[in-house]
Amino acid sequence: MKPKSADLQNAPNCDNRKSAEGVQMEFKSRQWFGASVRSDGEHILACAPLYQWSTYSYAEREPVGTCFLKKGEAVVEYSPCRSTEASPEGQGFCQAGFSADFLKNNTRVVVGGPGSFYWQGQLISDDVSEVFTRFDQKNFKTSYANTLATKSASAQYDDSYLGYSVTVGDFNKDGREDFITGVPRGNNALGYVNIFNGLNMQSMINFTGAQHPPVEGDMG
Ligand SMILES: [Ca+2]
Repeated sequence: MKPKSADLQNAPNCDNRKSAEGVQMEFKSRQWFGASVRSDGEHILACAPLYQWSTYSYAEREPVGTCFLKKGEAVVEYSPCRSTEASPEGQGFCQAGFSADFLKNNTRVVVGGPGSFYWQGQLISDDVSEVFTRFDQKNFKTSYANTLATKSASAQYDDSYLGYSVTVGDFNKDGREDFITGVPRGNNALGYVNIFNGLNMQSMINFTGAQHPPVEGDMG
């Protein structure tokens, strides 16, 4: 007897969906579903960061990434970078779900998309309850009322890969969990870690590992 298929395979939008005009809108081949997976004990969040969709001009396929959120028998999709901000300049190469986590006290999810804004990268967080209530299989773009997201910065931050890793913790002791993310190609690929305020997604602090001066003989 074959093992029971994972429930996530039965997600209502398992197939590559088409537009109303019959144009294929999403491409799940090589989407890397399961590249990141997290649980808060009640929900499971599992992501496919290389998932691609066709932007509405139908001319481009962009790796926005997508995630699925499961509670009991219910499975809904969470793809916050499938938005109106297509193209590499916006969220077209976001790869949402490259990293992911749950907030422990605030019933939210947070996903990292290291490809947004010419690979500056991005964190996006939404209420778990809204991800369920606003899910609509017919709509590729879903807006949420309580989104927290980092914004694009100046070009010097391109190719930083913010969102490559993410976790949470309350670091200013205001009772709201804050977001900690790795920026491994930031600062000329020395990399650093950034903490964003869970209240408003403003940067609170970033820190980097100390770089010891090269010792004679080390460079050979
Ligand atoms: Ca806090």
